[in-house]
Amino acid sequence: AEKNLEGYLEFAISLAKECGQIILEASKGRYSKINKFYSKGENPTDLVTETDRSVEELIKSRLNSKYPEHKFVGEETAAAGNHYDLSDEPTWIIDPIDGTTNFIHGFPFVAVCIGLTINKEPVIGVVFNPFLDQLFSARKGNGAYLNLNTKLPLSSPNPPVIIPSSLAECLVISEFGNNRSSTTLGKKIRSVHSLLSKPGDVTWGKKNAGLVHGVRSLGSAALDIMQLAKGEADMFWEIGCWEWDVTAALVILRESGGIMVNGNGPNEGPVDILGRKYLAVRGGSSCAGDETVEQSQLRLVRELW
Ligand code: LIP
Repeated sequence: AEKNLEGYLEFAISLAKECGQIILEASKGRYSKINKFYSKGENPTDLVTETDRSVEELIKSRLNSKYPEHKFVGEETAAAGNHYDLSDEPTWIIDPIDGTTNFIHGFPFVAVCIGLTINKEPVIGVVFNPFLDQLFSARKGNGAYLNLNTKLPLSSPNPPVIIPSSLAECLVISEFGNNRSSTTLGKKIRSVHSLLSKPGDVTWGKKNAGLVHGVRSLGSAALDIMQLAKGEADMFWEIGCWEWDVTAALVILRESGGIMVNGNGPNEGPVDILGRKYLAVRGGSSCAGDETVEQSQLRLVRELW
């Protein structure tokens, strides 16, 4: 099985590189047909381009001919109304372009994401940003790497990346997403308001633990999570993105020592990758006191609620 995983990872890496070249090439024709964008259904901010579609088709056909017995879930295929349940079979969960809006505007945080689950567990992850030439990859049990040989998190183990001793010391990443209904957006903005405000200044929300160091958004959930895997941000929280945005990234995050939990309320139970609610904390060495790394991570999760 170990040998199989090695082969899957190798294949996913070469496929991600091939797709990255296509994405980069397509981005040069910014206003040409290949980059024409459409909104999915009625939502004018949920965008797709010809490149999303053609890259997904390419990944799908490559995977089908190499591993005909494996299952496939892709963002654009799912958007076309194909529903599925995650089974125990090896299942490739892919996003041809995570950060489609960035791609359209030339904002260089765009990634092709290729993840594989076996027995419903994410075991292979490749996230490639061709604009910055950053390839993140991991297979379960074997560590996470940037550009194949730099181990993640970047500064570990020497000097160790200390887990912040409180939420107030964290750099948090979150996204506004595509659902702009005032109820959904209002909740997100109130959460961010609460995180950024002095404790006590904001009375809504579950708990105002606020005044974090800052809140950031890159516009690609996968690349947000890669900032945690590198050790350059502390927490990620998004409600509303999808399994193809996070599955590949999750393997890399975990292999870098990070955790991801259910992102909906104080129940830090295991993340449901189809659940669309994701809360992650980066890895590192333990903070002061005798907490383990995991205890420190879960303490930050609880502080957020
Ligand atoms: C997007 C994400 C973005 C998130 C959106 C959307 P797409 O993916 O990665 O961070 O806020 O909800 O899902 O559509 O560019 O693949």
